[in-house]
Amino acid sequence: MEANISLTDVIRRLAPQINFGVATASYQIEGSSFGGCGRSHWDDFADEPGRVFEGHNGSIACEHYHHYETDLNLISEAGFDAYRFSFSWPRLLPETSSTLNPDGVDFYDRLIDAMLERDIKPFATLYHWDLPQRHAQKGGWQNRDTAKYFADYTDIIMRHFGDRLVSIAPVNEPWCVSFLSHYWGHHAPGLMDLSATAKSMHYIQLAHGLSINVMREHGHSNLGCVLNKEYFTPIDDSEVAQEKAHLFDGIYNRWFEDSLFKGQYPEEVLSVFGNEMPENYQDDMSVISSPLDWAGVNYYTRSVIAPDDKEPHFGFKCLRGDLPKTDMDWEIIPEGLSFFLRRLAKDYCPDLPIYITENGMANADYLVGEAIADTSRLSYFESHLRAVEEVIEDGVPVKGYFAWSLLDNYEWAFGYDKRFGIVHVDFDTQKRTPKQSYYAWQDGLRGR
Ligand code: IFM
Repeated sequence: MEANISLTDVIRRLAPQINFGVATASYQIEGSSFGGCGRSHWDDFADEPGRVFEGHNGSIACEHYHHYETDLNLISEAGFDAYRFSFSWPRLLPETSSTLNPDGVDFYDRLIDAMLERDIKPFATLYHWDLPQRHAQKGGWQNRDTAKYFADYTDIIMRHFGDRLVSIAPVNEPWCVSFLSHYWGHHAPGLMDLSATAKSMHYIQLAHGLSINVMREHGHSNLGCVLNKEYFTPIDDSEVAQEKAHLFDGIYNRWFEDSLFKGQYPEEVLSVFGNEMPENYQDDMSVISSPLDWAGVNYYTRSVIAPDDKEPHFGFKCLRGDLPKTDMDWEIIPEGLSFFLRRLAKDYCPDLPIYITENGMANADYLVGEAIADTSRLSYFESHLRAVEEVIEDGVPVKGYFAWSLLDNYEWAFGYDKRFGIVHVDFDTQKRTPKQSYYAWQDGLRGR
């Protein structure tokens, strides 16, 4: 199939300078009904009527548990250097926090070894949202103990797999784990509660810091964080709109960078949380800001921020603007990616390598014969890679870029309705069909 020349060109130009990879996550692809995996809070959430598109869940997903070799072959045949995957906590520890599931251990042993055999660097994430049900039932991320259990789980991973992992991040997208799931209620556990939000926003950061310390004790290096960033534009020039956009940035973005790199939370967000913050939270800030080896940015879109008197705590709402949109109704704005890469390098971690740990788009892809012409995705990748190229020229130390995602997969509350893959998945037959974007990557990476 003919690839897109300009995407291929920008990949070729960047390829000698940075690692290229693809990213996925356990619950979204593995199939939680295979191999003795325990239940996570996503299984429960999906069972609640009205939470997830058509009640879809991750029990089968892409059946990656059985098809992982095919999927790794796709990664290696495209010429990617690295694969960002996540461990499933309930697959490894389905029943208790110490009784390992041998089939789970065996699966990740085989998966990692199969990556290494193919010269694919394993970039691991320890938590990409599949919280074991038993922890969710005890308050999940509102409960300080969950952070401690996460540290124990980290220790288990280090013992079994640590020596084969090239790079590790404890948590994927702490904003989604906390605010999106406890204030907006869009993800498990589906709460809309200020107190739960304040607690989860702190404990997920504590979990990160404790996990980093455990990994350091094991002598591991190349440890980082994976933060999702959303660009923000005030709806107009008014002072109140600017102030609300600043507050949005505080909740969505700076809460995480400020705590990881400066050991503090933004004052304007703390003043909304008030007494809802966990008692003596300040005592945890040194653990939370334990030194890192790299910083990861997941970037997709922006919000337009408008003041909203009816919103009881934060007083704003998030709107969409007039830019072209993806199938998620997310505006396409690569300038946002440049903004966050520059800000990280300037204000937070000037000495650290930066990775774009996720970037990509959902598109209503369909097969015509055996082909899928996902031309909008080609342009999306191209425009964002051009932004990366520009910031590198200005000295921002970007060292890697991961496309989200290898496969069409379980897009959380949107179920299987949204397709982010560079490879199409037929969820009835599990047939994989590379899209045009896959072939563009392959062309760009040829000869690596
Ligand atoms: O599918 C998700 C992924 O799990 C986390 N980052 C954003 C992606 C697209 O919504």
